[in-house]
Amino acid sequence: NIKVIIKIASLLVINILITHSTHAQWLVANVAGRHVQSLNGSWAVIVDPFDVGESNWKPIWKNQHATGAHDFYEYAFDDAINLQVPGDWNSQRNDLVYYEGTVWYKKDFNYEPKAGQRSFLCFGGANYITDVFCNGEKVGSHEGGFTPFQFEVTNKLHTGKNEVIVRVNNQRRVDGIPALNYDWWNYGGITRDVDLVSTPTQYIQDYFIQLKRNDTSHITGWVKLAGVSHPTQLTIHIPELNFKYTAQTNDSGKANISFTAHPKLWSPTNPKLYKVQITTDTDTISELIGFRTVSVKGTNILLNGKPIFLRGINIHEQIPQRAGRAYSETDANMLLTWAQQLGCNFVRLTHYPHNEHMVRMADKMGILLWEEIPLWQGIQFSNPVILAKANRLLDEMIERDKNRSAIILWSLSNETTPSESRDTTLRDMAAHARLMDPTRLITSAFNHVAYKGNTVTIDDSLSKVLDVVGVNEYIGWYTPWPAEPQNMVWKNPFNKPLIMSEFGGEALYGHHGSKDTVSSWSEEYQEQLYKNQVAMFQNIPFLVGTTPWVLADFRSPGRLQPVYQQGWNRKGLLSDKGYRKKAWYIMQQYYKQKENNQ
Ligand code: GCB
Repeated sequence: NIKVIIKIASLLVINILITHSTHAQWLVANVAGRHVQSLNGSWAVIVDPFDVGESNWKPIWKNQHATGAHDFYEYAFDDAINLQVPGDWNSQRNDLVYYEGTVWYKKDFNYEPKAGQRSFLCFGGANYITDVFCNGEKVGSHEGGFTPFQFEVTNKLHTGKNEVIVRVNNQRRVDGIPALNYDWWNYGGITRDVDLVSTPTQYIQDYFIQLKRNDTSHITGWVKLAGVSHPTQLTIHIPELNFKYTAQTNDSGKANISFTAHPKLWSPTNPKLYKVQITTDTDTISELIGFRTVSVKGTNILLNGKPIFLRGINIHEQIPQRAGRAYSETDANMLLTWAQQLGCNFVRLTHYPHNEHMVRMADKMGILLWEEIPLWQGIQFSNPVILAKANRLLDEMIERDKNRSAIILWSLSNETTPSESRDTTLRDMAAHARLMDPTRLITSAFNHVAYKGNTVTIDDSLSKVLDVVGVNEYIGWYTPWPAEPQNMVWKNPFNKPLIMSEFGGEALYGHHGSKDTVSSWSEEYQEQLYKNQVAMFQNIPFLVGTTPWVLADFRSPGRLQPVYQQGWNRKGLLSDKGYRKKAWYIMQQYYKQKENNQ
């Protein structure tokens, strides 16, 4: 039928547009394990609120300088202001706190290309649309604020001084992911590391090395070589296991791997990582990888074959004391140490993939992770471009983090409203994620539950396609208690493990008031809310984890209460200075009990 043909044709066109060659591709796995020249540091910038720099008849990316007597340019990077990379622009300059628009960045660097070597510009992330130019030529574009992108620049670099110019635009858009409205700060800029990576001509492009879903002694996956046009041999070596495995690629450079091994299993109590080394005739790379399995049995999540309760917390990628994006290893260490102090063995990285330091730090510290893409409420699901964009973001997240044992759950979305187009999109995404990674579990955070008397029933039919259901409920905050907390009954028609992926309420640190009045904004009200939640949790047999909303207060432009909020969402267990509110101790106590009973 004609409608179907039109739909397929439009999807094809969208796919062609999205995979067009100037769009980023995953070219270099494990950037941290490569020979890199960091381009972090001070970049010269031009703030361009009306976005004239590209449409100009003298575009900024050409970075031209006046020569003749009648020549002039209405821009210049020389003597311009500077911003630090990585870093959002909002927290670096007062005049950019609320800025939503374009900023042009420029960095000069010295380089010496060598014969037999390829070079790649690797961005950890920039929010939201990025165009990259190298020595006066466009190398590509990327859409999405929280996933990595890379471009090959082998033929664009020369000996001596080189220049990269980057246009970043963080305007919110109707067809964006996330879309126009969301409950966090729209931090703009090159928010993550920038590296120039060099590799041999034939190099190890990517690999996926993990235990099989249900088998603690079977490692499977694949290795992909680039620049290879005939079968090529490679070796995987795990020195500590005294183990070597040899495989041969197909003509396009891919080799599937599958072997028996008996690694000590990675877990929160013993986050054992092994050095895994891959070698070919021309290239070698190594990385620390942990081995564990994760699966679902009935309403349990099994880690290494044993049921586990996920003592979790939601974390935004923000350092509250700095009111800015987290970006470094030090930042990751601080946020995850807070989580451990609360008693957590699990973190939900809300609402987007965080920087890679966070994920690698969790791997080292033994903290399990839920990682999600920013498909947050108000997404324009009826627009076919959304599915293609969402699947690309899934690809970028999974490509980067598929070898991190810490990650057990890929999450597709947060609080989306059921509709035919939403359902089709999420269903397709679930299938796509499973194809990309058959070893992990798929989840989503829903807020569709049905209340009847003292009974709450999980109500989103999309739960069927998930391995684990996340429910965000704000009983005691947005929803009044329908019954006494200890008398609440939860029904689970889908018979899946349940994570209470959000619950909580606001309190201004140091502000005291009635424990019974929501609008008191008091620590006492928040504390009581947590006591009530914990009382309710005792009677949910299929509850396998909780992630309170949220670790720390975070900035959000929609939080307009002039005394208590002042542009901050105050649902943190920690204040905007990192101080513990009363509710912190309720959760900490609950987690102690859970840990003792495990
Ligand atoms: C939610 C959202 C989260 C918000 C939170 C709130 O349900 O998932 O992003 O920040 O509620 O505080 O309202």
